[in-house]
Amino acid sequence: MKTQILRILRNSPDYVSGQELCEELGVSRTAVWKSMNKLKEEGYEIEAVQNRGYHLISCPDVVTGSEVGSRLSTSWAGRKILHYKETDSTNNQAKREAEAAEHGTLIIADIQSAGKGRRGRSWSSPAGTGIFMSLILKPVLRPAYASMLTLVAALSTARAIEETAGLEAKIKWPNDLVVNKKKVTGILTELSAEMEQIHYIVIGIGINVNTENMPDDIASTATSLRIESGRQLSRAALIACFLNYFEKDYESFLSSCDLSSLMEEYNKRLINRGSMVRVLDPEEEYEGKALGINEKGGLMVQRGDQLEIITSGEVSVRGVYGYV
Ligand code: BT5
Repeated sequence: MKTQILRILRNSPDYVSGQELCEELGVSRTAVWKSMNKLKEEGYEIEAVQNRGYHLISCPDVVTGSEVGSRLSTSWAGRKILHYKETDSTNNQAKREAEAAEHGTLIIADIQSAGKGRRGRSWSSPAGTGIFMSLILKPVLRPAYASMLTLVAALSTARAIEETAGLEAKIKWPNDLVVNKKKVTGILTELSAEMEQIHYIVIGIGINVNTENMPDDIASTATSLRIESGRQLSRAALIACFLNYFEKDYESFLSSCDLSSLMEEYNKRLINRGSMVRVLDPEEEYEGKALGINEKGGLMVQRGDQLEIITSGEVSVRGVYGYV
């Protein structure tokens, strides 16, 4: 009910009377009053004026199910949100929940005690200022296509950052988002599948939002939206905006089972597009010009007369001068 009350208050420029709330939600005045009190306890500033009703003045920067859910316009993405005060990793938590979870369930945590990057690396997870979330998907899709969903999520996150923070978000193929040449977002996609059938996919996304100082060990390559924009942002608004975009982008992807309809938007944001990059292939290292992704999500690199398509997650791509 808190989600519905917040949605109604947020969408009304004027006061909403207790009577209107009761009628719309089909509950008693006492029930409305109790929910209002709970919201106030959680840090919401709600003005109550006699004969006029309720008015939402301000919201705390929390990432609870009600705060995110009341901003959604999706039909399935994030319609079920499981919010944890603390977990080891939202990806691990999502995997524990996945069997019983509905497609589109989102796991969010305030604190991650063991945030994971790819290949055993760790993800720095400062409490209260970052977004740590994992989306559980259950598509009818060949397992080989699952890696393209990382690219879909990267595009939707870039769009959400642009809209909510007003910053230009670039994509470093395949899974990093970069603002002013520093990393603000990492994505870790995990899969449970049989040969021909996906059980579930977990897309884990970490975004540095309101962090004021990045830890020393990553400060030269990492930044936050707050550092780059100079303003405090609502993490819940960013999560909801991501989900609103992701649902549409995911459906475009599924309609062709490839990235043909999203490629142009992805390539517009691709960092180093048209520039020289260094490809760190475990078999050999080489330089070439990054041309963009193809419809299967591979990165096309012009190496002399030869066109290389990089698909393997084992390969890293760097700018010739460093991280980007
Ligand atoms: C990634 O790995 O970029 C994927 C990160 C995914 C994190 C999310 S948070 C929610 C969900 N739950 C999890 O446990 N994970 C996901 P990779 O490309 O391997 O990058 C990791 C590297 O990025 C590290 O080795 C550091 O150099 C750097 N790094 C670590 N924390 C960072 C941060 N907060 N911001 C920017 N860079 C960071």
